Amino acid sequence: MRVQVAIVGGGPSGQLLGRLLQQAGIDAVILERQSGDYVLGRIRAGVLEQVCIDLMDEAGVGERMHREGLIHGGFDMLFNGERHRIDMEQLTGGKHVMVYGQTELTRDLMDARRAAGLTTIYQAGNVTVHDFDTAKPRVRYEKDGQTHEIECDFIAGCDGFHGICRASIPRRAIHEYEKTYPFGWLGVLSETPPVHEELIYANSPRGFALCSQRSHSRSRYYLQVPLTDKVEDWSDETFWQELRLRLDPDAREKLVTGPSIEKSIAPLRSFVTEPMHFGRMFLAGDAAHIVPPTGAKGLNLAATDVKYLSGALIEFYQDRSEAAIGHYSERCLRRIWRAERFSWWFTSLMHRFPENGEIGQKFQEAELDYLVNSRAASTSLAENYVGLPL
Ligand code: RFL
Ligand code: PHB
Repeated sequence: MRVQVAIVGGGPSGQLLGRLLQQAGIDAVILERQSGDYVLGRIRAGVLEQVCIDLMDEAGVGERMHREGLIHGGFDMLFNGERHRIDMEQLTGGKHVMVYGQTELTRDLMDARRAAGLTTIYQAGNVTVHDFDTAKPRVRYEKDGQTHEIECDFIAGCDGFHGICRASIPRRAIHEYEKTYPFGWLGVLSETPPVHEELIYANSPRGFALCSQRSHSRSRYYLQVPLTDKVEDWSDETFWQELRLRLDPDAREKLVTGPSIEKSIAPLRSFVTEPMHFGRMFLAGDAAHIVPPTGAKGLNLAATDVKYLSGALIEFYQDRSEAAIGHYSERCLRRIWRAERFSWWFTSLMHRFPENGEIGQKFQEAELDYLVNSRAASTSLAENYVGLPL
């Protein structure tokens, strides 16, 4: 098979890239290690910035998102037993975010791809990338016991943090920056109405908690847990009990509990690869960078990478210009580092770090107090949360 662009990874980055290239008449194939159902079964992001919403519209797949997505103009910060609303709309001159699950966004893109009759190879085994330091890269994969090879002009590494694209770049050619955190997030999805109409980010003496949602009848909650905890350690009942203890009396009373439909633990990490390309292979999304989920930036960053990458590839084919692909990494990284900084800061502010001692705790309390009582500080939080301009 020969295509212009071989996309490794059929998560949101790969699907969105495939769609934007298709619209420009660029021929691309997507290779995904898992089945489509498996990809849709992973419960991840829930909050979209305006850039991501706009990109879905540009891709012509925004219809259901606008119908079902929930616009949020603010969120609550809970500490010291009290809730404080961050009025994003007022603080940023009318900006907001949309609550629409990554699962739904990916489903919309997959449906559009299927309807257009384009190829996605699911359950592609042992994908390997070759010759991407030349003008004729190749990708190999196994399917149904046979090895296949694809010739292409470019490889897009959209295969997430554990993918093979970044791992195939010579070590000397890239630099990786990494910070891990001494806790994870235990997440529960349940078919219950959300405890509050907006999100609640809670810093409690028992650790961080987040009350999020997917719709008016589906809730998503998270708890800070030690990295040593296993999902099996947490029955639904223990989860709800612990969540209650981390909330304020009003939320505790309103909380509606029910059986979990998904429960998982995710470690937290800050990670950036520089540069985000090697020869004719370009990395996008989690393949190139990870943020801790506290600021809800991961999917949004993936969407902006894809916006820049699709634009650069379109310029290459339409104008025969390599200028934009040459600037891809630099262009993305500026935005990425700002989101990395915000996500690290928001994580540090909202979680418990016993290793920072009593003074660390006092610094955190003083910062939270400043944050909700200073318009300048609240504005900074709000403008980062809604997403910095492109
Ligand atoms: P993905 O989603 O990991 O998709 C990569 C795809 O590549 C496939 N793959 C391979 N395919 C072929 N061959 C191989 N060798 C392969 N290796 C891997 C995988 O099967 C997969 O399908 O990366 P992508 O597309 O870059 O998307 C990134 C987002 O998934 C991620 O940034 C967000 O989910 C992060 N995130 C959040 N982001 C937000 O913007 N807002 C949020 O509210 C938000 N909440 C979250 C989050 C991530 C979380 N977890 C689990 C880390 C909440 C959580 C709990
Ligand atoms: C989610 O709903 O999954 C979610 C929302 C906000 C975050 C992180 C995750 O900051």
